[in-house]
Amino acid sequence: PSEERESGLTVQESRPQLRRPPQFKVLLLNDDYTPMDFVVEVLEGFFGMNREKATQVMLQVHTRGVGVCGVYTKDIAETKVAQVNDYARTNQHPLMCTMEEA
Ligand code: TYC
Repeated sequence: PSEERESGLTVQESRPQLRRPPQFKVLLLNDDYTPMDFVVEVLEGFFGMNREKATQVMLQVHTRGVGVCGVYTKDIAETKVAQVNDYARTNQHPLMCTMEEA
């Protein structure tokens, strides 16, 4: 909103910034080699899931091919993807983590 002043100047008033930042889904992909226990450990360690939830998501990925680990802003999602892929490679597993706009 703007307001015309007596001076002839227009004052640009601040507008509350209500737009939510874009959200990104962090996805885990299935493969034939990564142990189920390792995937559960990743979901607990990087995505704050308890054992029951982590097992549920791991089985979803195992049976459907892909599953959502969480939804984050871009920077956080990129960091999670990099951390999970680094951790998987460090442990010599082919586990793949990726992201897409929600
Ligand atoms: N398919 C793997 C197995 O049978 C388990 C697995 C689940 C791997 C989820 C990756 O994102 C994954 N050992």
